[in-house]
Amino acid sequence: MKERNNPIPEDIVYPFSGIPTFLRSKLVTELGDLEKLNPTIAVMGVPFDEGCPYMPGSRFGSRTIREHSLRFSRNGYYDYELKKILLKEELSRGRIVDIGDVNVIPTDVEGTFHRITQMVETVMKKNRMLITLGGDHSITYPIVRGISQPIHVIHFDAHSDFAPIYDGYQYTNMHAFRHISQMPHVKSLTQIGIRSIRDTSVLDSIAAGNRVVGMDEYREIGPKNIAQVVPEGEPCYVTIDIDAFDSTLVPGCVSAEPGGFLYNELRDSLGAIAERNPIVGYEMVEVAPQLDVGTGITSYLAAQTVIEFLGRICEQPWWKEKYKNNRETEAVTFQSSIENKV
Ligand SMILES: [Mn+2]
Repeated sequence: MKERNNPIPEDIVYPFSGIPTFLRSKLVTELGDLEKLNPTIAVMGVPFDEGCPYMPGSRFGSRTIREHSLRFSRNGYYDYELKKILLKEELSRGRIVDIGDVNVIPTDVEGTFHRITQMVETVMKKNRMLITLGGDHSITYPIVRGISQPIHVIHFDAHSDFAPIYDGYQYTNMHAFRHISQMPHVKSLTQIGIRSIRDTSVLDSIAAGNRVVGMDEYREIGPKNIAQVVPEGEPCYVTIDIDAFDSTLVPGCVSAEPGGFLYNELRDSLGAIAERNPIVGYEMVEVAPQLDVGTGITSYLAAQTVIEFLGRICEQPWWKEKYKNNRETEAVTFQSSIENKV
């Protein structure tokens, strides 16, 4: 019988096998390794849903979004509008790393939030872009406070998450943007897709001076022009609640609402923002896989949204300029590793 090669982990290409890191990027759990590899993109999970007063479950979202990311190729993907393969270089040169999950402390919300902020600070210190896979939307507060540079926050959601604070009720997924809107380094907060009629706290957000764009206004502006809500060229942080999508698209989300974004609308909006503004980080939250249908279509949608936004970001001149030193260093490393093999 012909002897077969024993497959080594690098050869695994099937979505159902191997350890699920995001897009099968290298898992980095030691700070020293992060410094050594010097990636341009770090992906972290925050498996935390204690900010969910109604129905929890999004703590399992970080993992399922990673799992569904394995269904996409390690060699990049074809962008039908740009008519080219995107993310090929980032994936082949190891510029994306998965830094694992924040080590949450069950029932200690402030302790967990502290660890989230610490992890954000570690990533941001070297000017890397941070992608976060939630978790519920309460995590955006400790994430944004960990970003020290001035930013505009762009928030896609069906809800304003601007609930009033009382009697210690302050850290839920309905509170994040009340905290964020007061932070000195947050130059503006724009909330897009807000449409839930379950509460009126959106009025507080408008009164606080934030820009709130409902779905009718969004459709008047259009996906390609929505990026003009922030000044061109200024750094942005983008937060995406999966319930920004129309409820028909997201069975695995407890807070799904009718009348939301179609996939192409949100994808094109994110692409337009990437073209006009440097992105310091972005996140996908509120995927609750246990509520999902068997195919995991909500986690899949989340993974694809994260991947396509990343693909568009890495195509931009501002991105190529920002990381041109990484490109040169890595090109040399790549070249010498070929030479070593010869
Ligand atoms: Mn929401």
